[in-house]
Amino acid sequence: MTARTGTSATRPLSDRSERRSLPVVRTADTHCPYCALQCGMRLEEDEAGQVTASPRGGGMCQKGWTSPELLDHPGRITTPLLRGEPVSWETALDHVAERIKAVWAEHGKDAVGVFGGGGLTNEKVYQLGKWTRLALGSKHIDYNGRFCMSSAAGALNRSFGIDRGLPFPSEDLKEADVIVLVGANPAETMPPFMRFLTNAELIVIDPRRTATAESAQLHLQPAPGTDLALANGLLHIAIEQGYLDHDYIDAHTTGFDEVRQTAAGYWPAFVERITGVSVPDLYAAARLMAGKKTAILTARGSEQHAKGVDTVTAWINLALALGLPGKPSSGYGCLTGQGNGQGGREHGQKADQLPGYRMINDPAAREHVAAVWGVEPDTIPGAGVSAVELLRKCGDEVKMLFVLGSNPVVSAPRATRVADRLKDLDSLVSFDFVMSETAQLAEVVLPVTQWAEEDGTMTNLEGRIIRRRSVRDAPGQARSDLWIMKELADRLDAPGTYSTNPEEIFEELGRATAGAKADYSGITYERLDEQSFQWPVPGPDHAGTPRMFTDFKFNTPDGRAKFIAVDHRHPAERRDATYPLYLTTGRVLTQYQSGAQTRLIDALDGEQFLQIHPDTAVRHGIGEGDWVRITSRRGSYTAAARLTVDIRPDTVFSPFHFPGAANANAAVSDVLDPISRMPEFKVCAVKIAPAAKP
Ligand SMILES: Nc1nc2c(c(=O)[nH]1)N[C@H]1C(S)=C(S)[C@@H](COP(=O)(O)OP(=O)(O)OC[C@H]3O[C@@H](n4cnc5c(=O)[nH]c(N)nc54)[C@H](O)[C@@H]3O)O[C@H]1N2
Ligand SMILES: Nc1nc2c(c(=O)[nH]1)N[C@H]1C(S)=C(S)[C@@H](COP(=O)(O)OP(=O)(O)OC[C@H]3O[C@@H](n4cnc5c(=O)[nH]c(N)nc54)[C@H](O)[C@@H]3O)O[C@H]1N2
Ligand code: SF4
Ligand SMILES: [Mo]
Repeated sequence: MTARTGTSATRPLSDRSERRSLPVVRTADTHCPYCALQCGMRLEEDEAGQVTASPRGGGMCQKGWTSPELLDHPGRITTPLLRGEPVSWETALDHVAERIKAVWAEHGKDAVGVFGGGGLTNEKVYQLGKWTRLALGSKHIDYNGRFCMSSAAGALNRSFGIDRGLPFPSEDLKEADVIVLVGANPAETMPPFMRFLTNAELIVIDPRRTATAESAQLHLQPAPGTDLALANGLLHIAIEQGYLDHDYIDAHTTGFDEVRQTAAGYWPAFVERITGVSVPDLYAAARLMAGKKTAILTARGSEQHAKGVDTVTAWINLALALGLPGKPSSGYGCLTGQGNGQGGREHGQKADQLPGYRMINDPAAREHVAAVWGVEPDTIPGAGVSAVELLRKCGDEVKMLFVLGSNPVVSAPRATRVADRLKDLDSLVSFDFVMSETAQLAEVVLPVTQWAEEDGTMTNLEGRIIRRRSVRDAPGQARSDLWIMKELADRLDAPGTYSTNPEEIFEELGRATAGAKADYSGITYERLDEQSFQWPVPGPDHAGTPRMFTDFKFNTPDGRAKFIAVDHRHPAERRDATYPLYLTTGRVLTQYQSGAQTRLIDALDGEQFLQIHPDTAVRHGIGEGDWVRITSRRGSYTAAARLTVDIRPDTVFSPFHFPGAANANAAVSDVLDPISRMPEFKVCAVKIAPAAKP
């Protein structure tokens, strides 16, 4: 477990702002290092090298305000480590290169794998995909975005032929009449986003009465894993009540007949039985949405399921039946999560994709990208496997793994087994700036720069490409991810070119994505100094694409949006006599993801907890603050009980921000969606019992 190291050198916030009276020597307009909202941020470095952050225009949450604390935190690593010992870059890089060659010689090139992240800049992601395919010659690359929005991506591609999370600027939501938030808790996960939601009537669909649900006109509280039935039930009512937009369906879609037949089976009383949402509430929700400018937004609550793609599809079907996508401030959108969750899925760190969403098995795509890379198409390997499957292969088919921008020892499902797999590797190499739980298992840890020390671009949840700008020099021996890739490529005599200059890489990324779905070819750093752009931006004079589908032309072969009939299925694991409760997991305001970064920041407190209904707690002899052991068929963790009527009695909730004995992912299931390969983070069956305080 990462200790909250060296608090003595961590100044409390008040001290930091006092220090701000020193003259400012450098400033940079950039964006927050954390979530996909990418709040605009001004960084100021003073004479003493102290950096402070303040919002530009919009807002910022506590995580943004405190982000500079990590720059000079004693928990930061600034020296390469070989088996825990500080070594020179020369030694570390030579060692890693020798390891790669040894694994190649014994097991072949696919035995070296790469696990990336959705927080990496576009430039890093692009070069990482190229580096894996050409320098390592391996098909084995995937990333934590599989844990994140891959189910929405799968559904968007199926129905609309293109995957951009939000099809319009967030600002447009101010003009919406009704906003439906399905499994999204932005009041905690993106607080400044709430300002876009205040003009509309809000329907929140969440098994918990969250901070977001507090501000809703209507809160529906379904059992975890039943959103698909709920969406089909709302469609059933919309058909019955005559809420459909038949002209829209006829002119702009295909496949409605089959969807109508499926929806016919979702009687309100039947849907109430599956979801626990009452028939009157179902009618109220359908009535609110009908004939209005309605935007349906999903996030992880509805997506992180073994039927996540079909669930999102059910919501898209409802949006299409009401005639919403393409109309102003209306339609379907997915709230992408990580800082570069959008760009991170576009530029080639997905097992089956090349830059710009080109598919790696498409001969024309391979030819285009190979020409940009200056290689023959057949030197590019084929498709690899998804994140969870890649982790499962570790120690077996995969002998060496590079991890950058993720901490799977905490954040991957069935985390105890993941740690065991990583320990079975011949070599684990971590690029990080803190000793994450994954870095702690690594043979080699390579210290990298943080956001305030580097340039690049990120693509936010609106598909908007924005600039990251550096305000300070890298401390100690820290080097950029790009530099490490290049140094290793040189040592491997790799085909292709690798750059340490983000602008040069972005220019190449533009050429690689030209003509593709996510076309960045019209964007330059120079243009980004003037404004941001939402892709596609196909030419140097193109103004970007703030709104998609405005002419009701979708990216499918026939230009129509596709209805796809989908049916409810139960979660992979159901409650039973032995495991009588559903565990669902997610986030709290003050911690970010695996917590590798935010657990180090004193101002962001937090400890593991279990949200539990008082009736359920009483039945188990558990009181407020008591320690509880939560056990599934896979493993267990402990947490402090928080009793609240805000959660369903059949469901308990924990965040996944905490490692070791408190890691909820020890219990979470790694069953996958068949299309997106997304694990079912949001529902598994558990039992609970009082436990000793650790
Ligand atoms: N503070 C903070 N903010 C973050 C992050 C963070 O770690 N911390 N991470 C960022 C990232 S990468 C992401 S992906 C986003 C995630 O943002 P959100 O999706 O908003 O966050 P979650 O807490 O994962 O899930 C949202 C809600 O889904 C509910 N839920 C659980 N099961 C179900 C279900 O079956 N159906 C429905 N309808 N709801 C369900 C949960 O109760 C929870 O309130 O947040 C981003 N912002
Ligand atoms: N039970 C449960 N588990 C979940 C979820 C859930 O809802 N429930 N949500 C899932 C989701 S949506 C997500 S996105 C994942 C996220 O979980 P992770 O993939 O573990 O993401 P982070 O905790 O952000 O880990 C990022 C790591 O990379 C480092 N890092 C940050 N920036 C850089 C960089 O530029 N370069 C390098 N080399 N390193 C960098 C950080 O210090 C940190 O150690 O968790 C998933 N796990
Ligand atoms: S909402 Fe997201 S981007 Fe904005 S300050 Fe908070 S973590 Fe950073
Ligand atoms: Mo995420």
